[in-house]
Amino acid sequence: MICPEAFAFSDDQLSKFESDGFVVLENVLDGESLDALRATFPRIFAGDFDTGVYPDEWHWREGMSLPDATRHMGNAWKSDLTIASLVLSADVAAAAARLMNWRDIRLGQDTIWWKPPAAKPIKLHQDTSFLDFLDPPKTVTCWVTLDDTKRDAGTIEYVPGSHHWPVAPLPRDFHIAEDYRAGMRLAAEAAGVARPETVKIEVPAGSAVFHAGEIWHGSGANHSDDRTRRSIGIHMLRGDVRFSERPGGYIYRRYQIAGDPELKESFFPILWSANGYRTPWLDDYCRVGFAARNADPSSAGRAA
Ligand SMILES: O=C(O)CCC(=O)C(=O)O
Repeated sequence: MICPEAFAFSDDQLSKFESDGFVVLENVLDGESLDALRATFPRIFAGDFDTGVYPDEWHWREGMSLPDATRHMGNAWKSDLTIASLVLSADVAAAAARLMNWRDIRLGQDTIWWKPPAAKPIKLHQDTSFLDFLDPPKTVTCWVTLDDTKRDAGTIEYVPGSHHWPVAPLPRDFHIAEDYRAGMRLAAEAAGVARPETVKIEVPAGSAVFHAGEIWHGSGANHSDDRTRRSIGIHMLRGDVRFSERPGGYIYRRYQIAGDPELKESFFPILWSANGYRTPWLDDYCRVGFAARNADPSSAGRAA
């Protein structure tokens, strides 16, 4: 599915990630995987799930939702095994570890994005604002596009260098019709940046962008008549992350055991470790679903 050689970062790319807060890698997925992943979108949004398990978030349903809303889902890896084989990839996680200089990478969640023609913007935001209930509240994302992205067709956009700004509170109006950059401009002003620049990413289908959790990013409306934009975000955490006593975590806390600050591998698996460890059931899960996790008593992993 993944072309591992695509993840060999050059020194230039590593320093670009450091200075800009994101780095683009072209052609990380082969054509067969692209076709398979694209085919999942109409299926999962219609509620046809390989595992029979619902994703943790499911925004947009035919006949119920606004036709021009951006469609998205959270933790579709629990529902669809094709998506799971990308989201649970050790190669993606190893690349994230290299960028962040982390010893272990744990999955936080995935997000599936579908912007058909006329779909509205997603407000610019910082991913870290969603994770302030964790210690450390750090994340890195690999955003993979399944379509060629175009500036007028709602591609992702970034504000280079904004990962050095303070972390803003959780945005309220994530789906927004009007000025989707307004919150970012206020944050820029507070950070002493007079004219923040935004960069719209135009890349071929199968490309990836890794971005730091603190960078401001989002996407404008899809103004094209015929281009859809589908992508998958893999949001990763440090292996040793813990639940804090601060409030928040509207999805993650569903999976906290009472009184226990650990994030459990059953829900937040370890994708890659410098010492070779990986949550044991992951590869079988991508073939057979939850039967893999439930069959093997050791599958609970190091931390249950
Ligand atoms: O794809 C988009 O429009 C937004 C992506 C995003 O916010 C993310 O992956 O963190």
